[in-house]
Amino acid sequence: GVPKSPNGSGNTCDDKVKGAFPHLQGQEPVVLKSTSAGAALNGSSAPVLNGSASRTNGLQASEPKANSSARTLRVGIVLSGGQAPGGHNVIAGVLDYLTERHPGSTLLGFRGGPGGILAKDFMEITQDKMAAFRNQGGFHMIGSGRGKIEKAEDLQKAADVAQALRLDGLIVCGGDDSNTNAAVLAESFKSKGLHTGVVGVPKTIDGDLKNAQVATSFGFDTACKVYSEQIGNLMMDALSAKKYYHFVRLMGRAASHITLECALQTHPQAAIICEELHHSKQRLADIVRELADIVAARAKDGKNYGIILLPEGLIEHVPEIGALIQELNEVLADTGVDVSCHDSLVTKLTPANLAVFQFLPTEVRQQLLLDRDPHGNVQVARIETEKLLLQLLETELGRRAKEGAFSGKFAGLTHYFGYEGRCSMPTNFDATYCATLGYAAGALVAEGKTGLMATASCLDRACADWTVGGYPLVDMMCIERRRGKDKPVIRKALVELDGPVFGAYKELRQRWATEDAYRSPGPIQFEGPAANAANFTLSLELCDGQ
Ligand code: FBP
Repeated sequence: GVPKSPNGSGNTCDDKVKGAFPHLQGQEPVVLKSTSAGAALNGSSAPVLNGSASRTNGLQASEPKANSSARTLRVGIVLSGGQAPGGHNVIAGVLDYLTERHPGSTLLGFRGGPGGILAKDFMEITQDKMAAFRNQGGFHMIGSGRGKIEKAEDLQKAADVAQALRLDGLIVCGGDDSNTNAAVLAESFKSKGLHTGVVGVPKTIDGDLKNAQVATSFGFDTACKVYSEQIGNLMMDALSAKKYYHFVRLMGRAASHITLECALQTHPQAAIICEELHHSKQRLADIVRELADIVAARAKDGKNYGIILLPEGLIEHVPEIGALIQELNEVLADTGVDVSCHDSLVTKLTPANLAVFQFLPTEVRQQLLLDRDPHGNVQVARIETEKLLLQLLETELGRRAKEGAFSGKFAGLTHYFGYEGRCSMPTNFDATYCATLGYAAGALVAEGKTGLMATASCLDRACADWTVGGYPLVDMMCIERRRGKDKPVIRKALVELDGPVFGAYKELRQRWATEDAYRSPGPIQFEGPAANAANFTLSLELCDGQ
């Protein structure tokens, strides 16, 4: 029993989603390999896959492998959006599937993201070329990009390229937005009668592309381990020097999965979780007050140092700034507005939002006006919220000092951990997971499937026992407001406040705030017991590997 929808309700697609994807309706999840069923693809004669925990190869085809009469395939692959460790192994997984099951097949890598499809810019990926990139971080073999294929003329161009290259399949490795775009492509190809199937692969360090069928996105494991190592190092420094508070902003966009995982790994004085703020409608002043309380309590114990973690999406979740951003998005979507001219903007904002806008430091104001990314997202990676928070905390502590309520010392330093975690050499988990997802994506294309995301679950077991298959992209969708319009998009998975991961943090955070319970996990291990592919994030472990 594979449930038909991420929440098991069988009905997550509302009418707007259904209306946008008429050709992808009624698709069933696909099981390529399941431990319980020992399944072949929906009972057909599809390949049964065989697990291997090998860092290099991940999942591999079992015997019998292809005979010389196996159909040759032509498959395209594109990496979309931000880098995530393991991307090269997805490509390797697809290539290995084709080599083993459909010898003589061709794998084409589109350069520079979806834009490479439109520009027909590609390279043929051979085993020789692949060898130098297996298990390496980065996306530099073919590059990536944030372009999207959405306008009718671009969809037509993509269809022309797929036809000209005689592609049986196109594999899109991306986050929620890129996989939404994969569904748009799948729908468009099908509506045009093309036989090219489109299959997504869940990629993003942010960890927010997950649901009942997608256990985790690739790259999250590695990025969290890189950041946790660095945070652990800062903790050792803080404990030695005893004179700084370190404010560490972490990548992850609107979701706080990375911050939460790093907090569980390292035990900081505080970790701000956006989803909790959102839920409790905490304002900026409330957050500052709580942090000041922690600093003041520690100062009484002679501890004028500490570590504060905050997610980059914090700025969007503070209610007053969230409301401002929402209005700015609508205003900026109006092409008549000149964003460089503050006066013209000011006349468009409601008085409440204008007051918030004017309260913010100039740099933050400018950062909020930056162009949205092609998917309509605020570029939170470029907004220095850690500096804003530090400034406000300094003011609050200064106020308390004047009133005689704070007599400690306070010196803050800010850090942003983001890009350095996105291209690290993948952990053994990500290396294996990615090779498996690539292999599965290849098998789904070979079976003529479209509009599915390649999945692997039961990840707490040995790789040989993982369940591997494909899940309909449209079943992961909801309607969101983007650039002033309602759009069907893949649902972003946010931290669940009643879930076991946040629960674990909530139980311990008060102790961590006052005590020095620091944990410095050290660097990623590639060999020995700590390198085991099953040694994945606590976020996954607390969910039983899903
Ligand atoms: P994806 O959602 O495409 O995986 O990108 C993730 C991310 O690393 C975010 O955490 C970050 O906010 C953003 O990319 C930064 O984007 P850019 O590389 O365009 O600066």
